[in-house]
Amino acid sequence: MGKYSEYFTMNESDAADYAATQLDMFSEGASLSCKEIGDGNLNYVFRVVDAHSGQSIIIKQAGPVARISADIFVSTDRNRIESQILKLQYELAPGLVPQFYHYDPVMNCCVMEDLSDHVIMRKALLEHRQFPLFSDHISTFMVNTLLLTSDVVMDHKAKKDLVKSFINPDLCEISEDLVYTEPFYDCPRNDIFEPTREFAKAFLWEDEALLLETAKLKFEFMNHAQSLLHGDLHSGSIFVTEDSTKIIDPEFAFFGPAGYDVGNVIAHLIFAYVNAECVMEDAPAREAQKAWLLSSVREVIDLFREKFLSAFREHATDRSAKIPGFDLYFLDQIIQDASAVVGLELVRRILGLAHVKDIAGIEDDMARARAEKLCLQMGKAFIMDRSGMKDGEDFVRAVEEHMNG
Ligand code: SR1
Ligand code: MG
Repeated sequence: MGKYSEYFTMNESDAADYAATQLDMFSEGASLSCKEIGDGNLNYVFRVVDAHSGQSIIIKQAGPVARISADIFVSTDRNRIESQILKLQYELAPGLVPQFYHYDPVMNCCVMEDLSDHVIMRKALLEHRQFPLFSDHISTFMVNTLLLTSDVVMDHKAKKDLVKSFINPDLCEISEDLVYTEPFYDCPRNDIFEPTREFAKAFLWEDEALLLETAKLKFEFMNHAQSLLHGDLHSGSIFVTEDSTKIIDPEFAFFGPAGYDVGNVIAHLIFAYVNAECVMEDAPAREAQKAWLLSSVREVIDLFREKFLSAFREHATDRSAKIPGFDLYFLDQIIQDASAVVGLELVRRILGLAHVKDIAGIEDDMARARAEKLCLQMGKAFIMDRSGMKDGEDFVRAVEEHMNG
């Protein structure tokens, strides 16, 4: 029995040895070193480099316990789901996903392209940088992965088979709890900045109309197997350079409402905007970035709409879906769902267990309290006003109204 015939969580030297002995990727005389570089909430990410050739790879391993909390046990099967969807997304959205090399169902790890020439988008946004091609890239990624995996395009039986293999109960449960449930009551697992607590109570937890909408949205998330989602499409799951965008970390993938991914992308552009609004340093870079972020919010929605309708015309196979008017009906619904998810995400990253650095990293307490209040106010509006949200301008207006108010 070899060392890797039974599952264990690897350390850096195990991962270097794994690369040398289990993968046929490095040459004989390679001199491998390894560093664990994961900064997410769940997994271990090893970067293995050959000092001789400079060649490098990423090995990502799923552990049985979440890194963010020792109380959260998560099935390591998520690594199979991630491997399967990475390969699929690579075909659906070429150039926008890392190259996938290998999946190991025993060690629950997978091997993929090293994107160290890119930077995690959240980090770059917090340096107030801009990425002019981002809206174009991310809208293509979302249209291709969401529309082409829906019943509009796929053979219905093939789609049902795919739904089966992407049943992802543990990771869906995390989202059901952390996004849809816990932020909307005084849940012990929430992590609340004390100056925000009273506002959360009066403004959200005591608003029964809002709570009813969150219940409707939660059951929509659980029961609407519309498209194969990335499932966690925030700015920490996106690598960027000036001219390239690569989407990583799709382990939360399952068949759910397409607006979930669109809403996540928009929410995290808004977190960056609120950060740029509330921190103090480097005013010129912040102002320029704020303008770019708002135009990106507009562009992501408008490009998504435009590309979605054109891909619908080109790829729809279902007879009923081709009935005139259905394309717009279907798209408008997705945009309204996206608006609701913008709102849920803006709330849950403030009150729930998993925060974002854009807001929780604001050092000045008064500035952070202001940022959190803005997110909660916008969050509620994006949920409650979702039926009126249609195009990019509607999303921008919803942000601007709160900034000026
Ligand atoms: C227990 S995992 C917490 C959060 O991190 C992931 O990136 C997801 O967003 C999840 O909700
Ligand atoms: Mg992740």
